[in-house]
Amino acid sequence: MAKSYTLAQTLRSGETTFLGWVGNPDPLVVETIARSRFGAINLDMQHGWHSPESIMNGVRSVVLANKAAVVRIPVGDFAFASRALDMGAEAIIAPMINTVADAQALVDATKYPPLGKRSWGPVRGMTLGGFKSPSDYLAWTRDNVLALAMIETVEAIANLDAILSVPGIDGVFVGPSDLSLTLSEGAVIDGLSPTINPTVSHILSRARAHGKIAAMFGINAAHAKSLAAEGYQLIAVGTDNMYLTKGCNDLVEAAGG
Ligand code: 3PY
Ligand code: MG
Repeated sequence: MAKSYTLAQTLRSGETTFLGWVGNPDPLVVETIARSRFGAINLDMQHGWHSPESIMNGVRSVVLANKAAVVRIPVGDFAFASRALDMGAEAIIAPMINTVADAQALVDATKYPPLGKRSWGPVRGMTLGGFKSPSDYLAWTRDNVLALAMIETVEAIANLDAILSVPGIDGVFVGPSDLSLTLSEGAVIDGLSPTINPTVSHILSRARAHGKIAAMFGINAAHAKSLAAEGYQLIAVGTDNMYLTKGCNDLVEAAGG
């Protein structure tokens, strides 16, 4: 079987993984970031500039760097979740999963029967992953394709246990910015606001109680470090826009500029 080591196995073994976050659709940018120290790479279609074509090329850049490719789909675009997996992604992050029906739609798109309703056709994913036969790929998906539900609204918090109980939901991915926005009823947009901390801890403890993966978007390095110390396992550390800006400014400053 191809792919002896996967993101799902790494996370289930208890390891922490820092997730590169790429909105830039250029496969060379994706490739450069995939070959950095990040353990896995997310291609962001919700707020990034990716098209279906750039996801196809970006997934290749990530997989050829021996990293797991993750795709965040646009809100409600479950059809693209199936396509991204067909292209060779290992995990899907779905934003704004607020209800059991949302969670079930995510499972339907990402998991083959009996858990879901994903239709067969992973031509590119099989080639890229080196799978020898359809049954080889099918067996691999059972334990290795991850469906991560973004918990980022008051409604999602109210439904958290029910969402976590949906078979086929592998974990949660917390969006701190939207959480700050909805918890404050639109008054605050600040993913670093301490007012969201009790909710962030509550999500972690409920995910653990359900035996599911706890993942979250870290706004910066210090935030990501504190989330890892708290027990979150898959953690973004800002975005590619920050990597470029900070990299440029740090270099010029170090040069005396
Ligand atoms: C949020 O913080 O709301 C996110 O979706 C992170 O990308
Ligand atoms: Mg969000």
